[in-house]
Amino acid sequence: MNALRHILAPESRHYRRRGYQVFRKAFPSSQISAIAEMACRLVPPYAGKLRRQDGSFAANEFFPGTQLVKNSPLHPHLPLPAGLEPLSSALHALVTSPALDARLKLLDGAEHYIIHQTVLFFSAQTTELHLDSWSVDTAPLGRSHTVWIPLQNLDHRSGIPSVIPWPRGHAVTERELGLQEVGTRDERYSRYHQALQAKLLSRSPEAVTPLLGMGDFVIWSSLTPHFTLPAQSFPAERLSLQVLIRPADNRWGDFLGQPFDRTSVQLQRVSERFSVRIVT
Ligand SMILES: O=C(O)CCC(=O)C(=O)O
Ligand SMILES: [Fe+2]
Repeated sequence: MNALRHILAPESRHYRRRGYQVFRKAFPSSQISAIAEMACRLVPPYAGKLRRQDGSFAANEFFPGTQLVKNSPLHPHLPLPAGLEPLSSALHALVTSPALDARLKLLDGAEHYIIHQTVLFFSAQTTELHLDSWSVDTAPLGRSHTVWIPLQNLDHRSGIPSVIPWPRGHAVTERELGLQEVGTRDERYSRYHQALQAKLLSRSPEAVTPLLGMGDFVIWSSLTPHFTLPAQSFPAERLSLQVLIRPADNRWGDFLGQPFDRTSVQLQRVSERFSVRIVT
């Protein structure tokens, strides 16, 4: 019965058909507000260097004339420098929590999950339409998840992600878009997404924008197209955490590499349900 639970769950059917799911009040809002307070220690006076979303190791960079961090910290759930350990521990606890596990399991029934990447956003993003499959995915494509957790209450003016409902597991290849599989990865990425956007917008799709409070989260699948809506004023504070998670039973890769070598990343098993990718 347990194994079947996810097949029968309405959330699972919705996720398979539409490629996203919103969960309300999944975490105690006191847990989320405590994390938000700790995250604020990362802005001045903290002046140390941290791993950033672009892979560099750098000090905080701010949007001009503000104290809004522009270069989002990467993997803040892994040990951070002295003084910031409470934040990394709290994020680690959140992304490996039974509360998250129970909801993931409802969607796909997997026994074990790998936390592949986290990014801590301080400010509203300006992300164009894209698939997270280009960052990480399973082999075959479409079983990897992006969990997006607001760390403050966000409304329609906050610059929040929006998804285009999409059948989970449905991959549109470069060939189907009439593209050649040549050039650098960056060239292929931008060509692919331009062509995908043109194809999708020609059908006038509906986009779904969940307005989320502390304790809620939205999850979308690796192949679900999404983008960030503009913030009413920019730059703007928008504390949030993005988590890329893949089920351990699947081989893995990304949109172009199918599959990668299973042994090419180091994992640490942290509980029955979760392993985290070790990044050195
Ligand atoms: O935080 C957002 O607005 C979306 C970010 C996103 O989709 C990404 O970084 O892949
Ligand atoms: Fe994304």
